[in-house]
Amino acid sequence: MKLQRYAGNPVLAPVPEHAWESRTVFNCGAAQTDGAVVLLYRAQGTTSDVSRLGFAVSTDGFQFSRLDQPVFEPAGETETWGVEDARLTRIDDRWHMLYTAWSSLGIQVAMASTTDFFGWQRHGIVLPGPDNKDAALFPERIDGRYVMFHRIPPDIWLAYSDDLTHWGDYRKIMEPRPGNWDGLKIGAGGPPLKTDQGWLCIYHGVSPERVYRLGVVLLDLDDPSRVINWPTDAILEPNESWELEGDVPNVVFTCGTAELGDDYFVYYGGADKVIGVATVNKLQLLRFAANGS
Ligand code: BMA
Repeated sequence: MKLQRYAGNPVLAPVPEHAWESRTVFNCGAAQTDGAVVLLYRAQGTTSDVSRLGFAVSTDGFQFSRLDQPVFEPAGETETWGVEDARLTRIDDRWHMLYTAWSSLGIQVAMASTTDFFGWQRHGIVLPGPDNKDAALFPERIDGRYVMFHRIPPDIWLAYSDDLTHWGDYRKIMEPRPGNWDGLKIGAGGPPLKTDQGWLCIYHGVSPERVYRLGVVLLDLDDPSRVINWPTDAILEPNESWELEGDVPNVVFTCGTAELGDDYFVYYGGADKVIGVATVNKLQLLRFAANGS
C-alpha cells in the first residue's frame, strides 16, 4: 500500500523574488476551514537559515494561492534561529499550532493559537527541558485530558495536560525498528486522524542512511499509548527528483493531512525544498493500518 503522488507536484516551491522564501518552502501544517485547505509552511531565504511560516490556501487541495509575506515569524530569545515544522489542530474555536522553536537555548516545542491564521497568541515553550520536537496535538480530550505526540530522540512519546499549558505524564509509545526503514529515529507527522477503529497516525522514520520515509500506525481510541497495529512497510519513500535532491537529500516529511471526499491528502516536504501532496483512499489506508503486517 503506497500513497499516490499528485501528477502536478510540487504544489509549492520557493519564490526567488521573496527574500524570506527564496531558498526553501517545505514541511507544512494543514488545516481545513470554510471548505478550504490552509497550509502553514516553513520557508527560508538564501541569506540565512532562519525559518518563518508562510500561508497558502486551496479549495481543491491541489492548486494553492499564497501570501507574499510570512504570517508567523520568530519572536523572543527561544526562536532566534527560527520557527519550524508547524502542526495545526482545531480545539473548540481556536487553531492550536505546535512548532519547533530553535535558538542557542535549544530545540524546543512551542505553542501559539489563532482563530484566523493572522493574529496569534503565543503560549511559549510547552515542553521545557532537553531537546524535543515533532509535536502534534490530538483534536480532542481523551479521558478528560489533552494529549500530544512529541519526540525525545529517537522515540515517539505522548504527553498529557489538563489545561494545554502544563504538560506531564510523558509516555514512550514507539521506538525505531532496527533493520527496518525506520531503524534510526521516528517522529509524529500531523495530528492523528480519528477513525472508528482507532487513531490513524502517519509518522516519519529515518534509516541509518538518513533516508526519511513515511509510515502509518493505528493507536487505541481510548488509550493512545496502546499500539493496535504497526505495519512494517513504508507508505511513501523518496523517489521523485525533488524528493531525492534539494536542500537535504532523500527526504519526505509530513506535518499535516486534509480529508477531502473519500481521500486523505497528505502534504509533505520534498528534500527540505518544496511541497508535494499524495492522496490515498481513507478506508484503504485504515485497512492497511489495521491489518497490514
Ligand atoms: C528533521 C527536521 C525536519 C527536516 C528533516 C530532514 O530533523 O529538521 O524539519 O525536514 O530533519 O532534514
